[in-house]
Amino acid sequence: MSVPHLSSSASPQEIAGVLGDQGCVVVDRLVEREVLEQLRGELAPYLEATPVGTDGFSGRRTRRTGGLVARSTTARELVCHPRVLAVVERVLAHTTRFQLHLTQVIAIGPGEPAQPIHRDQWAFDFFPFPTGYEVQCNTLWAMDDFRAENGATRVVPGSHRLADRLRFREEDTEPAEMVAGSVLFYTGSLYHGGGANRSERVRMGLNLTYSVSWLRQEENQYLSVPRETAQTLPKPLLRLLGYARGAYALGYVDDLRDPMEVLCPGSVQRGFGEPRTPPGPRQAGE
Ligand SMILES: O=C(O)CCC(=O)C(=O)O
Ligand SMILES: [Fe+2]
Repeated sequence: MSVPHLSSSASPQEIAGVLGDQGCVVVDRLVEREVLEQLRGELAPYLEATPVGTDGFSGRRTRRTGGLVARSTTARELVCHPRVLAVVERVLAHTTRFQLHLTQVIAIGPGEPAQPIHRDQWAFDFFPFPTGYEVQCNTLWAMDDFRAENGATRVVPGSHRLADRLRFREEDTEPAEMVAGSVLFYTGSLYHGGGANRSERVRMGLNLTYSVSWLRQEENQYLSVPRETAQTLPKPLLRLLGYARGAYALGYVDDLRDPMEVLCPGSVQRGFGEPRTPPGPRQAGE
């Protein structure tokens, strides 16, 4: 089965619809390729300074550069891309709040073998989430053209409904080929992995992932974004970083204070409430 593609004008409903059906979808040319070039420029010193991975999963010829909210204004814009957030809101509609899970430029170097096929939600200690209960909605923005040859992400469309802990061979997967500026959306339950880079050049992708706010974030945003920087950021972005209560009370500070109030005193009213309406308790026997 091949990887579904939608045009840049696709609505959040359409994108979320295909995601629900296939577990992955590419939206072609969602931003101009210049936006990703700008990102690359802002991050250049960090990209150069990042060491390669130390194990087969992170990739011994792959550099993973994070902390992107602190390091790049373009990354902030992409984290808050309105269409992306509208898709995430639909895919994770069963929770009261979602959050930014990690920000990472993944630069796969020439000669890197294929990454093992996995589900990103295995990061949560392999907890077997029920099929259909998505805990992550992820994006991978192509900073270069993604081709099978240079390590385009390998995906197994429809695999979000399969059993857990399966193994796949390369021939069971499809390359998510796309031009720079396009974005691959995939759920935390989709089997996928970085492709082998058989080209002469590095393949760069920007991984921005979102998770339900009752799970621990993979990238620690409180320490990745220095407090002084955080205090200058817009509130919607801060809430995505985790300066908000998940569900009813998760993450409160001392005397039931909202973390936003601690970061930016005077900005939030006292007391709980305000997140999206939760499913709420039901009467026993209902
Ligand atoms: O870089 C890619 O194409 C995907 C990498 C990936 O899936 C991961 O590191 O979890
Ligand atoms: Fe992954």
